[in-house]
Amino acid sequence: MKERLKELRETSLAAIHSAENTAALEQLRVKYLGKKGELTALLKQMGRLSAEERPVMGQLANEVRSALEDTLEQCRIRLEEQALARRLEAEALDVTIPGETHTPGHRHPMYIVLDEIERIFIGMGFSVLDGGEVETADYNFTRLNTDDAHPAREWSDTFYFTEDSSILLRTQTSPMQVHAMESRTLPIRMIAPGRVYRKDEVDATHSPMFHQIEGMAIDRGVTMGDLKGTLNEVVRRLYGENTVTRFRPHHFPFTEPSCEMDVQCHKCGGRGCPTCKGEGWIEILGAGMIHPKVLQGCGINTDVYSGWAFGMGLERLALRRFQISDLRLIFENDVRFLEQF
Ligand code: 2NM
Repeated sequence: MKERLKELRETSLAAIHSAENTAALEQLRVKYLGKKGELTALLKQMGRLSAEERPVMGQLANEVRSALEDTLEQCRIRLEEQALARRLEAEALDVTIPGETHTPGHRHPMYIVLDEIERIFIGMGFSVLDGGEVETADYNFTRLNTDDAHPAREWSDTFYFTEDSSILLRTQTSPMQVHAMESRTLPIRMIAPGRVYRKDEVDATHSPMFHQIEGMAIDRGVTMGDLKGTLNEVVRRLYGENTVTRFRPHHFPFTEPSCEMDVQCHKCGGRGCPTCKGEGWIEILGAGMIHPKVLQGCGINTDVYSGWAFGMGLERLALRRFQISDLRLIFENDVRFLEQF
């Protein structure tokens, strides 16, 4: 009996020490100390011992039980500490690692200007439309009263997709006005901002791709007075209440009469300076009363309806507004440039 108790102590303590986790420990506790455990089984045999042997064996059995219980407890504490240490290491957060830097984007100066202009027109009841940059020569030229011999149609000026000059990159956003006249019900008040393409060499003031904003208003009894009143109001909201403007006669195939609109130079007040190249005035847009041929070509009854239209270049506006010296900066999208506005 004594031998068996000692042997049980050796083997069980060895097993407990080599347990790898608390679940294994629990299994060992059941194995030795549980109701059907090995030590319990030995204790049940105590009855068969003699009266002298019983207290001696009883004491020894109790010692073995305490040794097992103490060792189980120590090992449980050790294993739990090890598990916690492993978890802390695995889930450690190193607050000294530098954070990820996010460089936020920035509104492009030209779109800052475009947004402002759009807002002004929207406030006056105009819709903002956009459409394709690939157009037919019909919509880009013919329907805008620009005949086959017009110099703008030359291959040296326009990007064509087909040998027969029928499909091209739009040279102006006016095809959108034609689409609007065809598809919308009258009256129409709309603007069409977007990219346009012309075969120009890149320099400080030219680019083969640039942006325009065009627009028109068609209703009963629309006159040149509406054109002037509306554009004056737009320009005053854009440049300030005291902005002085003038309209000069001009020529466009799609309008009659046509004009160009100037604002008095804000730098010199009209006396002439480098900003206005000594002119005192800065040209900002072209406009006019939509040619009856253009209206009629879209099925509009010119006895009842008339309209005015305008077109302006956005890059030039942004260059002047933010005093940017070179058009190429507008297209390079260098963040060091964009961040400045
Ligand atoms: C300009 C100048 C003058 C214009 C005309 C039309 C249309 F389609 F209604 F006839 N759209 N845009 C127009 C008029 C454009 O750009 C300098």
